Amino acid sequence: MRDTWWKDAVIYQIYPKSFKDTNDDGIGDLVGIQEKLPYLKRLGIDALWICPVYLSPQIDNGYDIEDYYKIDPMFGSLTDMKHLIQAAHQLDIKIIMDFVANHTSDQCAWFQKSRQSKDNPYSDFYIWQDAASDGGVPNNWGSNFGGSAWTWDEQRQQYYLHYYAKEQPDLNWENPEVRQAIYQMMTFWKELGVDGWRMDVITSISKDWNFPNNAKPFSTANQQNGPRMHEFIHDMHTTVLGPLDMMAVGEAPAAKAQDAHLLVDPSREELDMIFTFEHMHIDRKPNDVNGRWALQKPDFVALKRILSDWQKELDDKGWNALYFENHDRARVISRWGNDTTYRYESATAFATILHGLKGTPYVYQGEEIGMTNPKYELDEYVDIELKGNYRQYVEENQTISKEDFLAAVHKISRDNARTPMQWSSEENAGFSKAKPWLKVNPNYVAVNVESDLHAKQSIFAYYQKLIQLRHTCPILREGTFDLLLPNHPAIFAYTRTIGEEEWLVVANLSEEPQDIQALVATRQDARWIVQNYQRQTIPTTLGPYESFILASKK
Ligand code: TEU
Ligand code: CA
Repeated sequence: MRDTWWKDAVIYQIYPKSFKDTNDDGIGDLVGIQEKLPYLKRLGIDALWICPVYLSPQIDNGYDIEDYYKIDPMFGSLTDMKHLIQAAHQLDIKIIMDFVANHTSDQCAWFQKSRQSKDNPYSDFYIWQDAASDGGVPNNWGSNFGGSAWTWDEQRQQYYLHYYAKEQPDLNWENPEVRQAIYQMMTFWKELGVDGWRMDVITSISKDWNFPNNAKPFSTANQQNGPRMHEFIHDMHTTVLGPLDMMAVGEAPAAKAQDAHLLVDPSREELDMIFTFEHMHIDRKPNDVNGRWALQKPDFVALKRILSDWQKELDDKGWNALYFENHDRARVISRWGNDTTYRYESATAFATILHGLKGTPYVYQGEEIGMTNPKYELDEYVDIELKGNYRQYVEENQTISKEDFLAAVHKISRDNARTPMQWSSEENAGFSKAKPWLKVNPNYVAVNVESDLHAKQSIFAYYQKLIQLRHTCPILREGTFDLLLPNHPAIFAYTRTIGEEEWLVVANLSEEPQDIQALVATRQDARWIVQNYQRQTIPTTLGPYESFILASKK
């Protein structure tokens, strides 16, 4: 039987570059993660997902791997990694590594050999195609970081495919030797003690080898769910994940609740859970020429519908991965909440909603102290996605002004979540004694771990409480989910039920008071589980971003 430890777990995501620097080079490192394990234990989390720390030219912050068997010296050594794994295990914290195998770095030895000729052992490790008859790209597919998904290679005299940067060539999973090489790498890390994988764009690994054009040039449509995807994932499960009992959470950008089953129903032996992107798009204008930069006000009715769909669909088969933030997503309170006047209230409101759901909650570093998006000038950001998209939309297409692009950057750019972790009010937020690789959010003086740990009321303490509930209340793991008030624009409310016990989870996602008499009238004897206001009695009106969980008997 597969060990399903993750069903009672809360997983904490670490972006190593920004977590904690211990050798004063301005870059977080493995020793830094180890140093902070007691802090993480105090928070109560059960596992760490560590973003890529493999040897890498860092074109995309480690999502361009040069050597799967080496740690990048900027993060430390393999010995540091072993020590970190041992120290974490001693505290009962599991380690999940990032599995980036849709593509490698162009500096990876496999690619260096592959580009040399059409008939060497590595020739078919990547996706090579001849030029079109006019010498141009094989088709109009686009890269997520702007421009074409094809780059010409002088040496081999062919184009290679890359869904991301040109320095991130896509691997050819059709080739059984590629799959074997990946399985071998997974076994190596298992032997070092790694407990599971977060699988980067795993739904992109199978390509349509007819290479049909997309409706729009340079669009990134049709990169997901290729014809042999399920077959490849299942094969990986039966060869590695199953026998080695490694947990796997896959990144599945296009997944909808209805088709999630195919990836996460245990009987299919593919993945344990997936990260959907569906709820992340509630503030994006659909089908706009400016893609992710075309923002609209967050549609909370849609948020509720989407999360509810996933809860319902995966109720008895499969399992949800729950998140609002990660290294690609902005800080939720800056994006959908209020990161000034109601920073505490909105951070805890979003946390209550997420952690009350059925599934495994993921906490992204800094989320537990309510870190916020910084509002930098364009040249203060470093992310390749932002820079590539700026070139494509502002400079080339000219479909969005620089001002509007910057406004969108302030809301949703990936660097928003990548600023250094704010540990204290010391210089550089206690992250490093040297100048950090990415500017520290100036609000670190007030928003930091140390002050939260000493505060009477803190976001940290609230998260601690939510995590503890996950460990002690089976209703969070098992309870049925039912959405209430589906069409209300600001109140997010649902119940979790198991036998006679019913929990009411409520949040006001607005600054206006909201009447909740209809919700609480029949629950006057209910008992508080958690709340972000200090109420003695059950209120009939919710204050700004007020949120709570109440337990009652049916
Ligand atoms: O992200 C996949 C992905 O689809 C992103 O391009 C996402 O749409 C975007 O970042 C949202 O703004 C994964 C990793 O999480 C990301 O950090 C990598 O850059 C990417 O894959 C390539 O490995
Ligand atoms: Ca360092």
